[in-house]
Amino acid sequence: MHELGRLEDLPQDYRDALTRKNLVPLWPSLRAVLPHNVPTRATQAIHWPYATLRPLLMQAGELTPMEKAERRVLVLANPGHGLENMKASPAMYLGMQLLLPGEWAPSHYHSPNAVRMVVEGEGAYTTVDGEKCPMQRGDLILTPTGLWHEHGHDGDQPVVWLDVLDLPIIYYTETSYAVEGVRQQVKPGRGDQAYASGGVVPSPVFERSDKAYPMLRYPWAQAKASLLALASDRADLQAVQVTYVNPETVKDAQNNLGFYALMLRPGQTLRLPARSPSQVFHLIEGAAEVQVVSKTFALAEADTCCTPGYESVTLKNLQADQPAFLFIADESPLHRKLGVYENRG
Ligand code: 1HN
Repeated sequence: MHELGRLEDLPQDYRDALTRKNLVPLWPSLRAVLPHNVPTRATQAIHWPYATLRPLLMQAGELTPMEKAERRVLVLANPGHGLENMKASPAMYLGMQLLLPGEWAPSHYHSPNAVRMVVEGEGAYTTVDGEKCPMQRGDLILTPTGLWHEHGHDGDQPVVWLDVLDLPIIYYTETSYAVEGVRQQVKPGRGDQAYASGGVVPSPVFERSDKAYPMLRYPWAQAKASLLALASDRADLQAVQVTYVNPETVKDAQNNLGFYALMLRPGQTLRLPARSPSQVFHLIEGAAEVQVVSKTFALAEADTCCTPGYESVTLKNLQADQPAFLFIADESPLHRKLGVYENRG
């Protein structure tokens, strides 16, 4: 293999002439954009413990009123990408959002796709496309591209949720924008009732949905019950995991990011294969360890961490007598669309 020529090998007047004409020689940069065998990943494995994040988020509640924030969020930024770029991974943005009793986060829609994983508190709701979706711990609520959404809070304690957006990839493609609106007219429905049970959907003769996003709220109670049923039904199953899907198409619930709930049996250790997408792990219930490359994170409830792609990840339930439940987000749908998805085992 030849050593590639460096920029410094070229005469300065030649380099200046190129620059003046908006031209760049490829060969000094070729290996940087096409490294051998495995991509260069800026994504670092990072752990954001909820115990350290929560007091700072509550402080934001005191320092910054809603009118000055629109969305009161602390972004979980990966230092490998530069904190100011607000990326957990190449395609995933993460934020912890705080809504205090009586507050309202005004209606808007935007081109990035978002989901909310409810972390703490009772009494808040997100109205999506007119449907008032209640927010309870572990619920997943979709606010896909182009759908109006706003958050309100009728309870008496702070409510916190984890926002997961494909903002980095939408911003990168110069397609990121938002439209502001007025309070939505609330329509019947709370985002989850038409698909309250797995395996059956509303009948086509009457009203089979032609909506791109027919289900907006995935209650944790149902996802957890599905995992427990799956675990007891299939003792042979290594990975007790469900995917959040569009119940009409059974395809991924959203366009670019994939969402999953995984149960670790009591004491279980599970090695996830090395696949191309970065991943995010958020612990809903229990205690679990996430090990990737040379890092090991002990996740407590409501902790969040991210891992780079092309690395295997080992999950361990730290309790021998209780299952552990994780919410996982990854970039699989995007990688599949781009044709670069890989599972290296
Ligand atoms: C957004 O619309 C929300 O609606 C939260 O709650 C976080 C981060 C970037 C861009 C839009 C929300 C966001 C966001």
